[in-house]
Amino acid sequence: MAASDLAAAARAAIAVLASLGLGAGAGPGRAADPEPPPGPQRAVLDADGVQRIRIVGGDYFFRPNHIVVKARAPVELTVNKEPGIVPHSLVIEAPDQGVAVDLALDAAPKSVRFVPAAPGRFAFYCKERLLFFKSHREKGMEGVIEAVE
Ligand SMILES: [Cu+2]
Repeated sequence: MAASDLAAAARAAIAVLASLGLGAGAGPGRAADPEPPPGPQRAVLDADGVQRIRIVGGDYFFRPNHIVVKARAPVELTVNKEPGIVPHSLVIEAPDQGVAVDLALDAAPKSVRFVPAAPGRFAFYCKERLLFFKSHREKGMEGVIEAVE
């Protein structure tokens, strides 16, 4: 029993050393992004006439970050946050579109609904900022909603 625990501990230590060695030796590209950017994503029009799409926010991105919807029809965004201690939010300020959203994100999904008043593009972003650091928006937490005919 004790001997096998020791062997397991030794294997774990070797694995850690090996990964450290690889980390030091490998250049950029080692931690390649597993998901390539998906490009514009169209909200799905459900039978109840609501266009639905899911968004995930994390450090420091929204996925997807380009959403295409139909103007003058209800849109429901369901948003959650990846696990982590950094707070995130989802904000939309588009008075011309009649859209105002200010939502603190959580691991559990939250939904907001709005109706874009006309075709056009408007931004969504995270309003968080730690002290004097760059805002999350400046770090990449923003996206665009494109309302089309
Ligand atoms: Cu954020």
